[in-house]
Amino acid sequence: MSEHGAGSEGRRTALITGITGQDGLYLAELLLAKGYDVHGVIRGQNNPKRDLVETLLPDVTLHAGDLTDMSSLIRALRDSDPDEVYNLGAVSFVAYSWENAAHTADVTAKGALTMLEAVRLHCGDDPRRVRFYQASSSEMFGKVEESPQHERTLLWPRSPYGVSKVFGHHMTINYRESYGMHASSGILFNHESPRRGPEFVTRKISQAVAAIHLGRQDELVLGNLDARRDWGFAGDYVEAMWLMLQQDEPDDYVIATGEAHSVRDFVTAAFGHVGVDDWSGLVRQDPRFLRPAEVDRLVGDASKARAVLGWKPKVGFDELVAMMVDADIAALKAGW
Ligand code: NAP
Ligand code: G4F
Repeated sequence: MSEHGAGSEGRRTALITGITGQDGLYLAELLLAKGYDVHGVIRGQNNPKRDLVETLLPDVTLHAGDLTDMSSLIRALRDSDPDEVYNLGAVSFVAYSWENAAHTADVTAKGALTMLEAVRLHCGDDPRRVRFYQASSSEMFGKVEESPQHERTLLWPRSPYGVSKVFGHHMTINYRESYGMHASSGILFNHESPRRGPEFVTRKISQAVAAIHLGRQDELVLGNLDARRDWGFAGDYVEAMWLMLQQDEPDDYVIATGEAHSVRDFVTAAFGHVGVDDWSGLVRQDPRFLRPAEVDRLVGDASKARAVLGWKPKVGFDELVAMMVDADIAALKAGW
């Protein structure tokens, strides 16, 4: 690992896009704990998540900006002057990406290029002055050609989101190869937490199970119960992002647990945690939640990350499910 950056006060500076999202919050906490000066890009004229970030992370400096607006990114870079940039901002909900494919491409695909170009311009004569992390995704593997998936597995995306992530991924590699930038890409498999957006299946399940357990909801309505995902804990995964930027050489890494579970398994574990063994009468399937093209099974091989970064996940599947259900029960009881 290399000691890079660190200005006159011996403190490194990081700029995060997507700071209001699940990963942005965990990453900002991690970097603050490591002594970084942390900055984040926040979009919109009155972002409803600004209060959350300012309450949870009062030491973070926020800069108005949008991934579709190059000048706002250049200003955020100029005003924060970071050693490390983490590009986590994206339209990240796969189902939504079919309904808004062009917008998804603008933010998730072209936004990555816009951020890379802004960083390149900011670096001036020294392309390695700023280290860059791109949030790539296992969704890029899509119609998987082999299992488990690793860094050289063929990319066959199945959604506008997946296609957009493939563009951002290859642009990151291209900027590394064309300009010598320290640009790395983390191919992260699904990672969850109590901060996961309620539109994603794990949080939808944990919130519903908590509400059913407390007698406040009657049923849980889902789509495809047979899809399998490699689910880890977001807090573990942001550590891997940071580790990638501490390496002397930039590279691409798969980050995963190596274990696949179905949506049905997640439902069983969540209900099991509150003492319900037979949930058949509590869950209904609705074609409304099926996708035009499904990714049936994702499971990752993170052996490169383990060997080079020394990274491995700490939180297992059952612990993750219990953590999410407990947090949603506590939130409901507290009236949040
Ligand atoms: P998330 O909770 O959905 O957060 C997405 C973030 O992107 C939010 O802060 C959002 O800001 C921001 N954003 C959206 N549009 C933007 C725009 N036009 N300009 C600037 N920022 C914008 O996602 P996450 O789970 O934390 O994931 C972080 C990144 O990792 C994303 O790029 C995602 O695609 C990728 N990824 C996630 C997973 C996973 O399992 N979580 C796996 C692989 C890759 P607002 O709050 O203003 O909407
Ligand atoms: O929770 P999901 O919406 O996550 P998905 O599509 O795997 O995407 C997430 O992980 C990607 C990494 O592979 C990220 F890049 C991406 O940004 C995002 O964080 O759906 C998981 C599975 C799918 O197969 C879906 O069809 O759950 C299935 N599912 C079944 N019923 C449902 C539902 N998904 C949602 N969101 N809602 C349902 O009611």
